Amino acid sequence: MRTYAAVDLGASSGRVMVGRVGPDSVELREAHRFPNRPVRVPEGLRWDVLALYGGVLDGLRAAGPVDSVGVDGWAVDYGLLDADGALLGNPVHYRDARTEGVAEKVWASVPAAELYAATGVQYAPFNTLYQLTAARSTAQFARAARVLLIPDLLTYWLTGELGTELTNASTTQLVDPRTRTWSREVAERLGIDLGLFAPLRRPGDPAGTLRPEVLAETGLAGPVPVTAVGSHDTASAVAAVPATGERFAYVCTGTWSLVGLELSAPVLTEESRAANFTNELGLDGTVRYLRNIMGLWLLQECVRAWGGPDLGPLLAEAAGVPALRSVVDAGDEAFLAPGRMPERIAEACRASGQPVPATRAEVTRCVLDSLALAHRRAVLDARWLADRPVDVVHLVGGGTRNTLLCQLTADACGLPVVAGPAEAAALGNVLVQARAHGLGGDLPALRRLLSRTRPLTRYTPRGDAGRWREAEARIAVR
Ligand code: ADP
Ligand code: LRH
Repeated sequence: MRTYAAVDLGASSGRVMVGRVGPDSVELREAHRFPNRPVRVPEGLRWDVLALYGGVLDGLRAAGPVDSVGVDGWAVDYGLLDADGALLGNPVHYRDARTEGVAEKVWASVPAAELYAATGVQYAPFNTLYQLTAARSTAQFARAARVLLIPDLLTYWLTGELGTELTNASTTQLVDPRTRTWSREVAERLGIDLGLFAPLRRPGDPAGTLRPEVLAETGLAGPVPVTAVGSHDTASAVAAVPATGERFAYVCTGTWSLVGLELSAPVLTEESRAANFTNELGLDGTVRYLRNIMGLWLLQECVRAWGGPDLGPLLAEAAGVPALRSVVDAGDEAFLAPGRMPERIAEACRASGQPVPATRAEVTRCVLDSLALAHRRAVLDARWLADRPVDVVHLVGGGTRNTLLCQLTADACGLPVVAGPAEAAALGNVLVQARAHGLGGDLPALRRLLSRTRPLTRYTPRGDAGRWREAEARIAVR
């Protein structure tokens, strides 16, 4: 058995997990979890990346001796380094308003259809491409010598080595998913200097060793190798979907719901663009063909607005609220920014002529019904767009702890749901490290290992598919 530390930075919390892996066993424990709170300063919404790095060091100290460390985190965002390698300011949060209207300017140079044909990436206002375009005229950017995506920035601080990990690079909208390398043409036409990015590295590649100062701070004995993993948290989570066959869809449910299929080649059709599916890169030459849905962010923001009540009682009450009274479009960009979430949900219900949820339990039920409905639409759309059969939906991530959401997803999709693991990103991270350090096995074998060793819960659809179709029509006509 070998031991690996997975640093997993989610939008709502960061954690350092310790995985022990053998040919027929996988154990995972949490060494340290720390909040990830965006901070609003006069210039906008920022990540507190120093606090995150502090949490990572605390976590490595708590982890104890490990054979390797891997870092994954959320996509698209980055830090800028100056010519001395120092961080220039706090990384901008993808929910910041600086990219409003930027995509339209980019499309004036490279039309949206051409951009999709070249990169396969969905439209989202926060794609790195649009963020870089928004940043280009700033004084800070003028001093930038390097752009490092968030997990690569943390890896750099841990090791002193620069790199750009491929699965996360694929979310920048600057990578061609067919060649799995930078799309030089897109970058050139938009005046983006790809030289700002460090060389690409792939999951399993060595990414340096912990710096002596990091060893001293964490009490670890060196050398401790750092291994590149699927550094996009969703890539690591999809790698840890415990599927036993090929005909599965996945819902990575956390702050976001990322819903789709694993494919061997991208789908770059006009229908796919219109349906706003993305082709992000996964492990071992795979493509993560998926749609972004607002996810449990909607609930997190309601809970924040209500002063932080416990989730347990709230979800129990929501389970007793009549189903599908009101639904909103959980894919709607209108829910992206923070603030006033219960009011915004109420406004959306009113605008589509549905009853306005009045109590906290009713709002919660509306959010969960709406998420399940969005999961359904994404699974059905993906199945149709990629022309692939689906027999089972795997739910992974923190949302698998929400049994009501799991059951509603099974009901809405009309398919069996297998829920777990909750810490999928950390497990995907650990397994890729384990493989780089001698554990054999292709991706299906790693998945079978998880299906044998992790506790999973099965949900059977309660046959009320007609009600979900009716609810879908309510928001489709809006
Ligand atoms: P991220 O990686 O994006 O930070 P996670 O995968 O950790 O997100 O999932 C966080 C979400 O999981 C929370 O917003 C919450 O809705 C849900 N969750 C976590 N724990 C529980 C629980 N005990 N019961 C129900 N839901 C939970
Ligand atoms: C989930 C995630 C998702 C991205 C979003 C910005 O944490 O990485 O895959 O689209 O954050």
